This record gives sequence, C-alpha cells and structure tokens, in this order.
Amino acid sequence: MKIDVVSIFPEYLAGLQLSLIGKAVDQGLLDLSVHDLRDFTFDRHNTVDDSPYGGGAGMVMKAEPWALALEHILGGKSPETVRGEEHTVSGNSAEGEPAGNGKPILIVPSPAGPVFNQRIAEELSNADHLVFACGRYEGIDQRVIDWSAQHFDLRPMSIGDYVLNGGEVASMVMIEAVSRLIPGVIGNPESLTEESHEDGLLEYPIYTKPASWRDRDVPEILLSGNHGAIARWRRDWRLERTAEIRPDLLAELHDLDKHDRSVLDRFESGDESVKE
Ligand code: 6GU
Repeated sequence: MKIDVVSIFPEYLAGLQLSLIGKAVDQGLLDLSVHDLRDFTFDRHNTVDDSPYGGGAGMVMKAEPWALALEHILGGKSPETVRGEEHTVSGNSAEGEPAGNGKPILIVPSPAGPVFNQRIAEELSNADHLVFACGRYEGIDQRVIDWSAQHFDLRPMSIGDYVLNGGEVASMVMIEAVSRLIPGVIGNPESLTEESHEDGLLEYPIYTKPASWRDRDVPEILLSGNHGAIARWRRDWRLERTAEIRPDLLAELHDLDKHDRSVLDRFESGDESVKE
C-alpha cells in the first residue's frame, strides 16, 4: 500500500518510522511518504494560511499549496517541477494513474467528519493508495476540498468527539489502525482475530505468571487446562464487559447465540456474573 501524508509539521509523523509500522516500511509492505506543505508555496514566507472571508476567528489554509501538493502526489512530479508548470492534472497520464483500480482515497482529518472505526480501518486496509491531508488552524479552503473530489475518493474523517489542534495525530491514529491490518505487518495474524472491536466485543482480561501476585490470584479456570470452558469463560466475560461499558456496541451485534443471550439476560438481571 502507498500512503502519502501532507502536513506543515512533517516531523510529527516521524513516529511512524518506529515499531511495526517502521518495520513494514523497511520491508516494503508499506510505501510511506510525508510531504511538507510549505514546499508547495512560492512566496518568501512560505505562506500557507490567510484570514477567513466573512470574518471569524482564526486562519484558513490557502487552496493553492494544497492543490499543488495533491497534484504532486497524483503525478509524481517534484515540488520544483510543479511550481514551474501550468497547474492542471490530466486524468489519465500513465504516471498519474494510481496503482490498482479507482481513485486514491483522500482522507481529510476533521472533527466534522464521520467517526473512524475498526470497520473503516478494515475497508481502508484494502486500498492501494491512501493520502492524508493534515489541516491546521480552522481548516482548509473548501474549494480545494471540492476540487480534490475530481481526483480522489474524498473521505473527511474524525477520530472521536473531541477537538485536536490539527490532523497529524488523527492521521497517525488512522495509519496505525489501517496498516496493522495489511497482511505481513503484524507478526502473528492470529492476534488480530481476538481483539477488542474486531468482532464487536471488548476484550477479556489476560494474565501471566506468577499465578498469585500480591495476594491476587489468576482466575482458577485459566489454570484448569479445560480449553472449552476457558473459551466460554472468556466469551462470557467479553459479553458482560461490553454490556457494562459499551452497550452501544452490543446493540449492533446480530450473531449472538442462545448461550450468549442467556449470559446477557443473567447479567442484566443482576443475578450472576462470570467476573465475580
Ligand atoms: Cl480528525 N481532527 C481534528 N483537528 N480534531 C479532531 C479530529 C480530527 N477528530 C477528532 N477531533
């Protein structure tokens, strides 16, 4: 997968060179490029923002540097070449055509977008080319967002109901969630299947040695060697924890069997809990 990120703080994204994502880049599983938006400005001060038409607080990111940066990503031309040219992108130049079918996906991190989740991460992990446009200030001139929809599959995306200063951290969150789903990025793919959110339930608690620590014992069933009973205990735990902490997730599950239902009924009536 190819991932491009555009930001006025490219150093922010340096963290992506670490750990599993960095290794995936080294192994060629991920082709990650971070672009400095200021490389696509002409003036002495490398201006990327200006005051909003109609008034209001804060500054707005100017359209042209964004268009040049995105054209650079589409066409593979250097910022220097882009600056010297008439700024049009031919829709079907061999160079500009993204790998795979369809347009590259342009993710514009914004608290005004739909909320990113594991389903979206899975969907995006199948894409050939993702581009992240990290805005700062009050946001980006709407015209370049509208313009970009001709060349990209445009996806505004929030990471939750709170406000960040810019799209960098949000992009890193999404890049990490997406790239760990690409085959080969995670050493043990089995660890993907039993995670929180993977099947809509939160995780069961985990323990390691010693069996007794500061007067706290590992739940006995985990020492029993009875794998069927352990699997059932873990599932019951996940159902209860999800009912307790994230009832909104539970409401979306449609593949609960009779035993699952009985565990939840018992829990909701306050009768009994596997967690005690
Ligand atoms: Cl994606 N961007 C910003 N600036 N703030 C956010 C966000 C994104 N998601 C939640 N808050």
